[in-house]
Amino acid sequence: MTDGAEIRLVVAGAVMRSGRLLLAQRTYPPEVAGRWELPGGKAEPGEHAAAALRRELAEELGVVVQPGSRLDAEVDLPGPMRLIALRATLVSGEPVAEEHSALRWVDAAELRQMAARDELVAADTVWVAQLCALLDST
Ligand code: 523
Repeated sequence: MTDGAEIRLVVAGAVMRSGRLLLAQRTYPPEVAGRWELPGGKAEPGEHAAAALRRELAEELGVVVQPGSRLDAEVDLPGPMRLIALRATLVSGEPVAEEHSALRWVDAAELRQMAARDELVAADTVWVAQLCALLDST
């Protein structure tokens, strides 16, 4: 039985390199424009999370990534949508902001500071502690 409201999967990528995490600044919708997120987007119906992340980061950043393990938390969003995050490694290309207003690579201290200043997209704050631990251990 189904109530007809399929939950759409949204996959975000925690791309890390040399102790830094890639963040992307959103341009829309107006309520989150200017805030920073783990880049990603909606999976197509039936598309696996890893495939969706590879596709989204190719479209948004012009890079090829190798998706890895899933971060612990997931977030239910209106829609309804379910947001998850996968670690990802850059395989080729250098990220370019095709759909965001800017990109930046942050270390754990900068990530904590951005969270404290409310500069992140709200949902993405669930991963800050785990991401800081991962960044600090690399
Ligand atoms: N989030 C979010 N955090 C996060 C991402 C990638 C997405 O909170 N790191 C939310 C924002 C939207 C929803 O998930 O409410 C869908 O993400 P979006 O708009 O980036 O997905 P796209 O790129 O597939 O969307 P459109 O192509 O614009 O439809």
